[in-house]
Amino acid sequence: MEKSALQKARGAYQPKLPVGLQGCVKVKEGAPTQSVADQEQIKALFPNTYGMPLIEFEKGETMNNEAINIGVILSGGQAPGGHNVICGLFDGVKRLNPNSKLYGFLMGPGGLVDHNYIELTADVIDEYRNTGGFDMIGSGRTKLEKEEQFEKGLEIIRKLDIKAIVIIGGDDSNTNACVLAEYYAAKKYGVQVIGCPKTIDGDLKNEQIETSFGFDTACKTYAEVIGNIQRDANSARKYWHFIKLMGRSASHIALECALQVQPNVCIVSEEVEEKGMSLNDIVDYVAGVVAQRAADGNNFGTVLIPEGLIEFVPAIKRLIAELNDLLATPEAQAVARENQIDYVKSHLSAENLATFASLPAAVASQLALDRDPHGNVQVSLIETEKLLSEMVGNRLKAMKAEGKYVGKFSPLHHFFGYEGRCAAPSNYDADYCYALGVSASMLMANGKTGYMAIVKNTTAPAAEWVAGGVPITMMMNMERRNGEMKPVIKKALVQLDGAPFKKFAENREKWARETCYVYPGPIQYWGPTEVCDQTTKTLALEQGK
Ligand code: FBP
Repeated sequence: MEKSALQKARGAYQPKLPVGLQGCVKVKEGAPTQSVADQEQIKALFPNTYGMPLIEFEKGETMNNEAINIGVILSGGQAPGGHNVICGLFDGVKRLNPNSKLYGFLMGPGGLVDHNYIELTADVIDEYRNTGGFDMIGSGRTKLEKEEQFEKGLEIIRKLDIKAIVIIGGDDSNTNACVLAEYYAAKKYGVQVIGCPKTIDGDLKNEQIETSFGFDTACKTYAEVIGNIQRDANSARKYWHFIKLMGRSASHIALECALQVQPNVCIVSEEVEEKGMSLNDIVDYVAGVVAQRAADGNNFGTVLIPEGLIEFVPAIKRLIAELNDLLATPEAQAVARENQIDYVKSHLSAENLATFASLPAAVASQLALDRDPHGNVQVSLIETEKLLSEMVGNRLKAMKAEGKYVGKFSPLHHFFGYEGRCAAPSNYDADYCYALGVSASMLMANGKTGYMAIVKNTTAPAAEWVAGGVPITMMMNMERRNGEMKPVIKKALVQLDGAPFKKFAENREKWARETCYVYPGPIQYWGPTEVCDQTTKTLALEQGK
């Protein structure tokens, strides 16, 4: 593979490790744990993996150094740092015993079921150190949930003499990792399953998981480009930029970018829901900011829009909930795709039908037809930025007719998502991911299953980070999914009483009226630590830094 000079130099970077993961590792176990909610139900569903203690790794004197074969799977959307998790796993198991082997299952969980794999040798691993992307083994969204899949996977696990599988994924994939761990434990197959917290969306976090990997790099990448756009906007002073940002349901990415670049407007979906705002309310707010800036002579600005916004407008949320239940029925699934919209229309309640009919046809069909394998609405495909700017444009026309707006409104549209998911990891993600990989290898060496690898205290210098494991059941609750109550890891949405949102809310009026843009510039790998090793503003604020 041909490499740029930067890639070559970056390949030689040795990620920093917490002291507890350097050399021999000792396991410190905490008290038994409980799930965050619905304890009785989760316990009954996971009798073999419920209640296990939290684990912390400390510097030890000796460690179990038997050779082990392990398998790794990348699941779901790409996130910067995934390759470093695999490099950490590789170095971790080779450190235990050079005869250990690492196998990579290809193109996501489907690789385990279909027996598609490669052995990850030092030559392969060294090509991918500190690189972005998931192309080392590929990723996929096959949902691992059926017993036939687990049994099919077991065949290749036995053939390769694999002792443990690591699933690197988001909340849904880690929920499935726990179901698989429980199944193999119940059957006494002696196969361990460990998860690893990945997703640029930043919604896999809680008291145990400080952040999901990839969030840091993706936000810094988007913030760089938004900063460039803002500088352009402030130079030409003639465009309003409507920028949709990836992040699925949660607005963490939009909020983090707002904290980094100080735009004129950032919509936070969780606030829209909390305040019961309609699409028209959002449009009124944005049009108000445009009009006020125009009155000050500023016919330019930036509006950040989280991609999941539409799901949080209460009327649309109610519609989606009904659609989810409706589309999950065998009867609906038997309907041909070209007849689905008519089927939906003839089965929706009157209130939701009215909402459905009020949406532009393209948006309505996205909500009704296209789901990912986990049943999620594919919000990345809905052009909310265009929908919103069109509505704002119409509102401004009406305001102009009433003499309430004098200005020129020229909107431009952007969607930043795929641009940031495979960026070369920042130092934070490179170090964090490598430590997660080594931590996962130590969980496996210590016979653990049903755990997720974690690393905490990450706003301190890397040597002081604390690595360990959290039982996945500890993060679960029961939620309605596709018409049924299911055990799932609780998704972390933006907390309106949390420090990141509060900081944004305190400043947004000023940012709306004045031009307070910040231009963060590109991620730096070498140079002063305050430039190269800073965390996201979200994490720093959450940790009171
Ligand atoms: P994960 O939840 O699997 O990490 O994926 C995150 C994400 O990038 C979302 O932000 C986005 O909505 C979705 O993936 C897009 O999915 P796809 O890659 O299938 O287009």
